[in-house]
Amino acid sequence: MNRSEFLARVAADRHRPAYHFVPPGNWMNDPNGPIQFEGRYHLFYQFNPYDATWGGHDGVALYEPVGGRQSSERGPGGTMHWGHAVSADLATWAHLPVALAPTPGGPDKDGCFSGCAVVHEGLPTLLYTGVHPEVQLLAVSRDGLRTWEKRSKPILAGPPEGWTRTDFRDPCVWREGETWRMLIGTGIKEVGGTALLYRSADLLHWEALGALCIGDKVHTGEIWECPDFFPAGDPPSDLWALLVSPIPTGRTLWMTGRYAADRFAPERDGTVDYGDYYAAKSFKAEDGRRILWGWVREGRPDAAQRLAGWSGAMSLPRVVTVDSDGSLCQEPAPELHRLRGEHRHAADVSLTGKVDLLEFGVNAPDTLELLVRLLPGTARAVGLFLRRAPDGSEETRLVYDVGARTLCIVRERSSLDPETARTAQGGSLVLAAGEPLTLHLFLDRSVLEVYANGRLCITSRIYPTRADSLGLSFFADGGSALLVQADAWTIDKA
Ligand code: DQQ
Repeated sequence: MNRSEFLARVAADRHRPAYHFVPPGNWMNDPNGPIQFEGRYHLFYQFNPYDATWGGHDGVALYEPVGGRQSSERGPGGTMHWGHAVSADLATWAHLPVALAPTPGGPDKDGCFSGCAVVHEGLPTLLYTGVHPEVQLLAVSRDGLRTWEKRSKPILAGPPEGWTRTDFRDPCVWREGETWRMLIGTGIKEVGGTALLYRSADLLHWEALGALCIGDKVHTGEIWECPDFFPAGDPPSDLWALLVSPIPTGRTLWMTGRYAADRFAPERDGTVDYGDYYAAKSFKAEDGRRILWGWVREGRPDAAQRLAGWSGAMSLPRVVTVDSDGSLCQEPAPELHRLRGEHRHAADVSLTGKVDLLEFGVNAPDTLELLVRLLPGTARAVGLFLRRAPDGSEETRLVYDVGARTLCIVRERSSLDPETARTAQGGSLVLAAGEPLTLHLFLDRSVLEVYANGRLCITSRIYPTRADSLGLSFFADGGSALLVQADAWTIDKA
């Protein structure tokens, strides 16, 4: 199959999201180095241009490095690159050429792993992990983020001597006073995940400052990948937030607490997203907002991903804040409003049993934004049916269980394909007395991204097999609930 036939196949997959960022084809995972530079947003990401799997070489290549692919002692050469895209508005993206590719014989010969972007002395600079072994590398751009010059030698060649793990990756760099600080994700055997802190004046020479904080392997995992650390209050507040993506739990965690004298003391923690979401990475926009991205992994087998010709999507950009009790709050970036098409509205509807609303019933678009406010009333459970077949043989349910105070995406009947993910995904959501359940949903074919009351997120993958699995309705079980308001928008970009 040639490249254009391959791209046509990728575009024809009806599970491929229309407005979530996806790679042009083949594999993507972590967001890397998001940054706003001269007004434009740049998003990099872990990208395998050769195949729709993480380390595969056998697909239709979308990119061939100058001089061809090389082999190394570990196999046929690294597959992890940094893909690159640009946006003027955070809502629509244009693909740019690959930013980083493994250099044969270089310290990133086996892959350019995750990292971050900063601007140092006017120059956009990427800091990332080269493998194997895991070392920290740097590349600068002198032409406005189009091409990147790598420093041939690592800026940090490994963890401290005698360190119990070789995992040492995913630099997170920020400016603190007159110097730079860097965190590297790692772990301490038998103890737990941690992130090592370093200081530098020039991004090239780094002084070790020890562990920022040390987790406990039972609760926060054994190795912390992709640490992300940022101030969560206005200066001079010492309130900071740390996000980590732990092995083996596979779910990004947040911690908020006090950061002083090079140590972080977490006071509260939680889960960034209860769904198929990992490796979250944020940046500070020029207007001061903290914007977060995460990798939305697949819920279908490798063979199906290879057949489709692509794998992985990016969550929507989220505005992150920390509220007065130290909880992480997330809302979809308001820039996404520009994708809104036709609008439907309903208000003050009493719900009992299953109710069709917003003129949708059995035939809703598979790309949709919904904003819903519900008072559970006497109901035991309230929520929505999505992507439902007329005979109910396929359906996804978003359920708020009033007694258990949990919100879940139930996928046991999302697809007639038995190989797709069916586990329910969700978490605890306690509503204050009289507080409505506020659900902000983004349905984008196989991606369902849900924000609840600004404090719980679930992003799940669903793969209905039937072309008529398009039903959308509301429900209240075991009593009656009040739908205070529901607004739906078709998505214009679809
Ligand atoms: N993915 C990257 C690593 C990172 C992991 C490799 C997290 O840098 O630790 O693709 O998904």
